Amino acid sequence: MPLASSRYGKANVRLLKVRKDPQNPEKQDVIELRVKCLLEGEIETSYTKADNSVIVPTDTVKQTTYILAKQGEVWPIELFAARLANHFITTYKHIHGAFVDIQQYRWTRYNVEGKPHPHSFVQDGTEQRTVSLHANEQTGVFDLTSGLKGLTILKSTGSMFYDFNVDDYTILQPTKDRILSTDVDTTWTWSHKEVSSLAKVEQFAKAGVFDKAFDATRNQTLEIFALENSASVQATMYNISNKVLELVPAVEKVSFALPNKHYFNIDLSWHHGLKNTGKDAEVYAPQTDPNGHIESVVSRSHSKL
Ligand code: AZA
Repeated sequence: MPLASSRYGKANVRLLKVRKDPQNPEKQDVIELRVKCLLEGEIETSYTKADNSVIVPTDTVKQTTYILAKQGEVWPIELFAARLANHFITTYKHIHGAFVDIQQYRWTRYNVEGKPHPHSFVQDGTEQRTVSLHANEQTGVFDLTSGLKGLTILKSTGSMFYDFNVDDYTILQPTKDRILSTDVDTTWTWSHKEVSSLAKVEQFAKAGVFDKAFDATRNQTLEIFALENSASVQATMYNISNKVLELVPAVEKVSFALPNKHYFNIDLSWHHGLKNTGKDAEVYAPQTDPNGHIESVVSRSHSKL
């Protein structure tokens, strides 16, 4: 039987890099990553003929990840992904594609005695910055998508859901005041015209474009979520996506995948008429499952999902 497709490499390569200020080595930054790097190319015979000569071992992929992290720039992760992918497609004649996915954990410097401490950090929950890059040697194209996930947010008012389709399957009541909560999972894809090679990624990284896009997306998500009286998860995620596209011209499309994490009203009227619904609602029951799940892709070029 023919081998329809093949790709391999190392996943869950974890590393932490410390960056020391040359003037003051006590002043440091840290970056902690989880890297997946998969290779494609003329590797079919390793599957079909047990020919290991074409295999760059997955251990070599891991060691290369550490070596490139030591020898060059890791901030921002878009640049590290591009360096790593570029290494494999340029070092090995028979490797024509590299797929690099990186998750960055959020270590934030904290204040001690009112001042940012030079080398102490707190991990901010489950939030991660992400990048996904495919370097294709044959087409010369870098597909680059950045992202943010695991940012859990909640607003206790300022969210509505009414005027939805109602039929004899509907029990949900309309509301003009509900709790809205989600785990933000968003990605933004860079335009090929703008970011298509290692040199372009280096230029953007130097100019701070990737960091600014991350900050803009995170800030707009938090601000629009807080400030608008949400008509629905759908409408709010669309508004955030449009704002990101407006603020980051080199981004082609913005995707969101958001759970709607329900907090149910609890009717306590059976207990001496205790009021806990409508405007009197104070105690809610968080639901673990099921949850709503809403996705969208907003694109400059009208492409469909
Ligand atoms: N979108 C919402 O914001 N809330 C909902 C939905 C929906 O599609 N369905 N039930 N509740």
